[in-house]
Amino acid sequence: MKTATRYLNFIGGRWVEAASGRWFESRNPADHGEVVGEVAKSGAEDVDRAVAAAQKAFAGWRLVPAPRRGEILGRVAAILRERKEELSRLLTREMGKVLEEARGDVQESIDTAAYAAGEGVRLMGKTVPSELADKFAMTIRVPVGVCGLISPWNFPTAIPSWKLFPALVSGNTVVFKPASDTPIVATEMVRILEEAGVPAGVVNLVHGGGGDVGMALVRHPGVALISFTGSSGVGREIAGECGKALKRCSLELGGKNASIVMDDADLELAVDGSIWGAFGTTGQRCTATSRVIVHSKVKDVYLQALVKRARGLKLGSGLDESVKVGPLMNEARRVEVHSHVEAGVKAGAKLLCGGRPASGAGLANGWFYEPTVFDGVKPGDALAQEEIFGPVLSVITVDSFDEAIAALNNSKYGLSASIYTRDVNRAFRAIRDVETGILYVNSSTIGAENHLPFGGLKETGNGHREGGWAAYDIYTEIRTVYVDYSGKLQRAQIDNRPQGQAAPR
Ligand code: UN1
Repeated sequence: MKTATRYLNFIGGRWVEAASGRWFESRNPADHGEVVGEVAKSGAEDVDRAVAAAQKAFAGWRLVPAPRRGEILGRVAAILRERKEELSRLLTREMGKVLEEARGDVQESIDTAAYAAGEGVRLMGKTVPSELADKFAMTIRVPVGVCGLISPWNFPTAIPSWKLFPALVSGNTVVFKPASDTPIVATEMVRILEEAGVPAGVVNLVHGGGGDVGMALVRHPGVALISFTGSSGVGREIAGECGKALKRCSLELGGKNASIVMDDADLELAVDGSIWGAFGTTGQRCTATSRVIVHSKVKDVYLQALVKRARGLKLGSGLDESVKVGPLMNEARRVEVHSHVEAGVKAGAKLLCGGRPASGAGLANGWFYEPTVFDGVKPGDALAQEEIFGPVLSVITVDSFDEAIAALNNSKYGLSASIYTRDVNRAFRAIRDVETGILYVNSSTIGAENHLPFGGLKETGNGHREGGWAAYDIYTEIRTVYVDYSGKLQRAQIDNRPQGQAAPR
């Protein structure tokens, strides 16, 4: 038997095996007989070593001028650009998304690196006037310390880059725990950081499961910040631990995103957007369109076109460029998606297409699932409430704009939303009234650009935003600095106020 390539942890600038000496496999979800590689199965001991290395490196890295740190990220962008095609292919093999989307994933990390490179010469603070004479007031940004970065498998290069690159440019050191479903792409990302010149100990990589490695990182007293993207259930547990330790914590969690299709919508555009939003990445995006809220006047025409398109989507290995829908990530995902579908059927929703694991030529060894559309779903039904993270779209019918907005907001999540309408007044009302962190007008619920803030309301997160300038609020502390050059004691709120008199109006 051919032995699989082995992928190691990266600690203190050295590639090392896990302390346990054990390994786990990463397999191709489109062909689960194919082992993409074996990966160091780590635990709390490896986390301890990685945190110690990151703490040691922090002393030097925080003093490297930010523009110099930015230059390293500039090199990261260049290497990613050079290796885009090869990385995209690896990403498709390890995670399953179709090649075109894998290229988009890698492109998002290139864009994030380029933005980070530029941010090295900004990292702006503010200067404001002091209320006292001969006194200067300003804020500066300082790094937080050792950051524990825990990333999901659905965007194996983009989401790690949203965390790693701003953290590094800001002067933090990191311990990175990628999803155990996509450890090999993550290893390549760290190799690129190493090649670009990130000093030893600044980036550390520890592979393994959430229970063994992730929670050890969350609970580690040497870690100052946790950034996590994943399920709301795990996010809640992490938030609890971080809360107890008063640790900075940024969470990007579930979504149950809806598109509103109004009676004046461009229906062809709406169908395009629904197909892309619901079945792109096999529905495995936090931003996936999981509900469509359609006006009764256009419902029949919209649904007919939608179902026809959904039925015609080609499934298969994402490496085949004619394929539109790849597999689900793993067997457990497929079991879970199917259980949501079965419960929906039982509850009386009308299954229009799909609804079962896909079979057929070339699909037997992958975790494929048929693109699924349900009609007759009510806003409060489980199908309209629970995040499914699979190719399942539920259609809710309404008779008015107000009813549509109420249905959209009837969710514990609030990541992204979209509205199809040609009426500018309705568009602006939606901009005002949706309870989501992201809204698209006349476009799908997916496709956020990296240089704008990304995140959501309610149980989607805890108030932070990744992406663009907003990410830098996660990875820096604000230090407020006063410089008094008067040479005497000046007391704020006291010395500049005439005694016993009201302030001038
Ligand atoms: C995610 O699903 O977790 O907006 C991220 C989008 C992508 C990022 C999705 N740019 O769909």
